[in-house]
Amino acid sequence: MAESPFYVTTPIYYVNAAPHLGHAYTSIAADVMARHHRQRGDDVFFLTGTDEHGEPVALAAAAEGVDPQQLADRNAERFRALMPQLEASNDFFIRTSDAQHVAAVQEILERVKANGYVYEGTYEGLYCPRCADFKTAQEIAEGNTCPIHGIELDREKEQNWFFKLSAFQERLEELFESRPDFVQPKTRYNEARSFLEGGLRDVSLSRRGIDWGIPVPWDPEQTVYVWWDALLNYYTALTYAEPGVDLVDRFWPASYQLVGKDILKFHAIYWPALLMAADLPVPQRLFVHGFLLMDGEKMSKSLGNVLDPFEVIERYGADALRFYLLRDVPFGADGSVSPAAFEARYENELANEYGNLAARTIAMVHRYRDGVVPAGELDGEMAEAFDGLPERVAELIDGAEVTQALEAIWERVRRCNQYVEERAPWKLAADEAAADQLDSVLATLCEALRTLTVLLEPWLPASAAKLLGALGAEDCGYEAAAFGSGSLGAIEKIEPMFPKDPNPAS
Ligand code: ME8
Repeated sequence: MAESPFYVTTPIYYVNAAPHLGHAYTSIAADVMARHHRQRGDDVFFLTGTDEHGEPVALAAAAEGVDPQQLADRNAERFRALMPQLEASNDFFIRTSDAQHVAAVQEILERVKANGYVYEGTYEGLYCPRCADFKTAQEIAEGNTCPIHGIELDREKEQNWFFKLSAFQERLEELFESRPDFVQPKTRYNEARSFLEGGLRDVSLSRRGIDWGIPVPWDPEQTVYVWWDALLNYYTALTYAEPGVDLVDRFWPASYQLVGKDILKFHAIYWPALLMAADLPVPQRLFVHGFLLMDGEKMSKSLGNVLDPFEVIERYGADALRFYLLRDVPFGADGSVSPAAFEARYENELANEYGNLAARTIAMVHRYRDGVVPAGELDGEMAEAFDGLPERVAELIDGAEVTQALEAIWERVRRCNQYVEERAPWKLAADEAAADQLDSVLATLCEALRTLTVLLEPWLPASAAKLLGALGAEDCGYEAAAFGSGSLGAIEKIEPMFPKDPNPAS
């Protein structure tokens, strides 16, 4: 496959509290896509980071009695540290308090103003300080409350600078019309379209009463409304992620932007409009995923029902968390998470299906063939079962279907275990006349295990590295995922990849 640029982003996370599983979820999904595209030899850039300005952070800092910058520094470090712990392979970590981001935002907004999309006005309406969102009539729950946070909305009246969002009504309609995959999945596309059909109203570009933010360059009494500052990160990061190199031409527009459904409006409507106002191309695709729920409620910092990803990783490792989240909660839908469901997936699938397939295959090669994979003929039925799998996985990932792609691979993991039961190599080993058959079964199993592991690398990077190392098959590129493309020799025994009682002391 020809090398092509692939730029994937996550939302930048608020530093008003520590990271939780919800943040891990989006970051892991983006990482799976980034790793898969690297396997294909694409030129990949994967961005994540923190959103540090505005009311959500200022309020949390005030509640703790600390300076917002102090709170931002402390929590940004926690988000930054989360990434390697998740084995997320982000190429850069942006903080909106970076001086280069601040300067770039000011410059772009000057351009938006010069293009005639900024004017002075008075905002009056209902506002959620936790979302930092000026709510439209459709977005207000009963009793003037926020449908996301359940708190009473503030009635705001403020003189500030406005962005002429309404000027983009037609261009956005055209965008949605001409690019039906601009927002995925379809339900979210329809939601964005119906918001658009409700008619766009102009939105504040700045805030007067909030000091914690980027000063408006032509009116430093005001700060940039945090959403414009935050959205621009996807673009500004490319201007300074690699010192002295401008990555904009190489990577903009972004290939895929992943966000949770809570921030659909900002990404599907505000963001393309702002880019158009600044004469910049809009992203290629936005994928909107659902919420992880605990006890049926959205897990969020403000609701206080948070499961700590650091604890899960410490006990089971990042691969287990990555696997569980993307397997149990179909990417795009809402889904409940629980320790019991996690343990069931870990034990039934990682330990008993994949881990056991690896362990028994390697053990049989040692027991029957002194640890060297025999040059047996690959089984035709299994070759057929694996035929087209890498292409199918690539096609699904091209549509951000990270759960379905994993399912396609997992079906073959199960097929392999079934194959072991059908062929019963232990019986073949007892019959000298069946030596060729045993060679064939062992060679087939090893090749299947190798190709499955190459394909699973984006979800299970640490386990894949370990197993491919033991198989003496370091090539983890996409071409190596073709069944029959490998040639294995001596293989090593390994410790169980997913032990029954991992790190029990913690
Ligand atoms: O909204 N389930 O930041 P944020 C799944 N700074 N994903 C979840 C989740 C859950 N329960 N909770 C959070 C912001 N997420 C802004 C974004 S972008 C320019 C600015 C994930 O810290 C999901 O990706 O509230 C969601 O969109 C994001 O975290 C919100 O993170």
